[in-house]
Amino acid sequence: MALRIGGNMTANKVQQHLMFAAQSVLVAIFGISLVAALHPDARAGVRSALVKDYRVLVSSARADLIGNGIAYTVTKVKTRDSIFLEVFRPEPDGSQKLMEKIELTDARDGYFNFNGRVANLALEDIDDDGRAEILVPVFDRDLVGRLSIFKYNEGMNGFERVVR
Ligand SMILES: [Ca+2]
Repeated sequence: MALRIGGNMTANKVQQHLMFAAQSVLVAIFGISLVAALHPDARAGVRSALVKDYRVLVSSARADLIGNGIAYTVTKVKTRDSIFLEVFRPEPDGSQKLMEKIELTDARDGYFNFNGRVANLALEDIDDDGRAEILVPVFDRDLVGRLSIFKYNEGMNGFERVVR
């Protein structure tokens, strides 16, 4: 056995290493099979968990967006192809009700320098009307940074993009 790979890793050690890796994979597969065997629905669940687009919360902030004294929560969520803004209204029972969901297609998470800090979401009343605007920096598909601004529109009873 003169085969040597890398510094002092002999063929035997490589073999042990591969065996260990293979065992780990088997344990992982066995674990998933076990879950699937225990719960009939789990098999589909495991598969969809692997295939489904991931959702990652990248930022959240609270502010009065409508000028009614209520602090709404805005979250910035990234999926594989898009950025979503979600606006939640606090309910009397303490829960948060989804009011609006805005998709920014073909967008990647971005950040900007706002009031001396790096932020990837900011809620700020930039036109002094007593309602905070939603400032959301993203990168487009060409990796060009863009700042979108959304403002509450009473007529629409929703948020409209005022700057792109
Ligand atoms: Ca405003």
